[in-house]
Amino acid sequence: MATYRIFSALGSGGAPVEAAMSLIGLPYEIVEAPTWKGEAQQAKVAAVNPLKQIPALVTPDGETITESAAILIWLADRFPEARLGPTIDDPCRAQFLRWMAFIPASIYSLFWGRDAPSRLGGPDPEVQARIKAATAERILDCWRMMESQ
Ligand SMILES: N[C@@H](CCC(=O)N[C@@H](CS)C(=O)NCC(=O)O)C(=O)O
Repeated sequence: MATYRIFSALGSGGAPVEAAMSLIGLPYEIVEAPTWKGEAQQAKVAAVNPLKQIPALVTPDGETITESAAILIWLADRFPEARLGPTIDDPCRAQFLRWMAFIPASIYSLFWGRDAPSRLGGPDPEVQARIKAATAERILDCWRMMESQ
């Protein structure tokens, strides 16, 4: 069976992709690329994702899929026998899509600024500390909101 390639890293959003691939039983190799550790790591991913972010999945056909939710939804749909998500006509499908979109849109995206606050706030350490605090609070709010639903 041809092999998938996952651009991922320990402790990253690539973990759920690796988990899903394992649960499905697909063969894959990992390109370890902790992109938040600098340009050398980002360069490993640049060819498959111009945003230089992980996770990215390259299928045996050579197609690249980025965006964690897109990869996970695609895997669930493509391999329904693994029962990783509600199928298209399942009554739970709408809420599945809602929360699969909510996490990357409302929470994961905040880490772009949180991991490197200078991207948003420049070199001032006080501004960076405010960004860290505000994003931490927002992330907590979003998890609480999700839990309340
Ligand atoms: N929208 C993307 C976000 C991916 C993301 O933020 N990945 C982090 C690693 S956990 C990353 O590569 N950060 C490096 C950077 O933003 O420079 C997704 O949902 O997959």
